[in-house]
Order: sequence, then structure tokens, then C-alpha cells
Amino acid sequence: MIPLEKHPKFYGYPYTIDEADIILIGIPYREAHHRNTLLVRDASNWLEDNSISTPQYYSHLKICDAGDITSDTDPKEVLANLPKMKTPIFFGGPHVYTYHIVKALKPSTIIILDAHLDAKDEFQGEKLNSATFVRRMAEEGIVERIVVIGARSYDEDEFQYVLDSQYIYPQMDYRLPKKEIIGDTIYLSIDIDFLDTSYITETPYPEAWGAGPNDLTNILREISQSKYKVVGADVMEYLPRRGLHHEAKTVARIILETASVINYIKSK
Ligand SMILES: [Mn+2]
Repeated sequence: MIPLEKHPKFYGYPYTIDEADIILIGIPYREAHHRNTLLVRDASNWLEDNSISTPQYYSHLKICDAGDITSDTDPKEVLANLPKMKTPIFFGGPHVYTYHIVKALKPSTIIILDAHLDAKDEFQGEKLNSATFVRRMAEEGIVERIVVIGARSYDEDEFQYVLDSQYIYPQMDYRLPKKEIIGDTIYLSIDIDFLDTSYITETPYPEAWGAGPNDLTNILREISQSKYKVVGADVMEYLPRRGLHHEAKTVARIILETASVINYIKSK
């Protein structure tokens, strides 16, 4: 882990790993170095304190900002060193990391909020990357169920694959599917391109016709009021080419909302 000591901590949280309930881990984009995670950390310190999807204040959360991993670190090693009972939230870099994290954490269900199905057989000559990892997870039976909410941009082959798959459940409106579809333990993965291009452009594949913040709030609120055990989460695909402050703030807020949901379920 790279502690990034000279940079502000995410939301100024002072907690060590031992003191915290939630461990925040940045994933740099190879082409952005650590700029994506640093911009989010900086922007987080400009946010006010109220959670939108839960009745809590961010400053009450016990979060440890553990710094960044390097882009070739195996998340399995990172997770192996985390004390049990601590919930990790990863943020920043390419969505393919989710594949490795989920393989290590073994939730029964992964809920993915994403503009894309990420279920291509291959993309740019590769079998495993951010556009194919959902298919690889399904083929390898890494989880019992993969719920994808918000997908609106895909090709015919991957959509057919998803329809034929017993593992993948595409939810075409902005709600959680019925309880029977979801297992007891969940991993929540938010690709920021889930949001419409009017809110998020600093992502490799921004897509119009997408969700608004209220759609995201509704889903997060539904999860917060459920009894699912959230074993981990991520907020991915933030690639700041221009470094727009308000978009970095939006990403920071999504991370804090995710943490609030995890904390709220635990506190019940
Ligand atoms: Mn994705």
C-alpha cells in the first residue's frame, strides 16, 4: 500500500485500520497515475456532512483511508491483510478490479450499477478487462448471482449471453430486484457511468440516457433498509482527463453514501 502521506486524507478521517469499521482503498488508473484517487480525496474535503440516502452524518462514520494500491497489486493480498469485520470500499481505477476483489471476498450476490453489461466475450483483444469481467465471473461461477442495474449500452452478443445466463440478472429499471433474486451477502459495485452524462463525463465510456442522482439514492436507500450483509463495495471508472472539481465531488459523495449505507445496515 502507498500511504500518500503528503496528500489530504479522504474527508479528513483520522482513523487507523484498527479503529475503523470501513477501510477505504484507492485504485489508481495506470494512465492517470494517482491523480484520480487524489482528486477524489481533495474534493471529499469540500463536502458538507449530511448523508442523502440515510439519516446519518458522514463525520460519525469510522473510516480509515488506507491509501492507494499500485495498479499491479493483487487485491487478494490487500484483502488477506485486512482484519475480519472491517468492510473494504475500493475506489478509482478500472472496473476489472472488481473481478479480483469479488473472487477474494466471495459474496453470494454482486449488485452492479453500470451503463454497460461488461459481458463481452473479449474486448480489444483481451479476455479479461473492464468490458468482459461480468462474463468471466459468470463462466467461473465466482458468485451465485450477478445483478446489473442501469445497463443501456451493449451489443447483441453480450445481451443474448446475459439473457441466456442463469447467473446474470439484468434489472432494466432503477430498483433492486426481488429478495428471492439476491442472496444474504452482497458486494455493491458502482461504475460511475451508471449516472447520465449530465452528471458524469470523467469516465472512459460516458453514456447518455442514464440514471440521475435520485435513482442512485433510491437504490442505496433500498439497500440500507434491507437485511443484506454488505461484505464490500467499490466506486469505479473515475478517469479525470480535465479534473473537473464538481465531478470529483460527486464521486466522493457516492463513496460517502456507500459507506453510510454499509454503516446504517450494521448499526441496526
Ligand atoms: Mn463497468
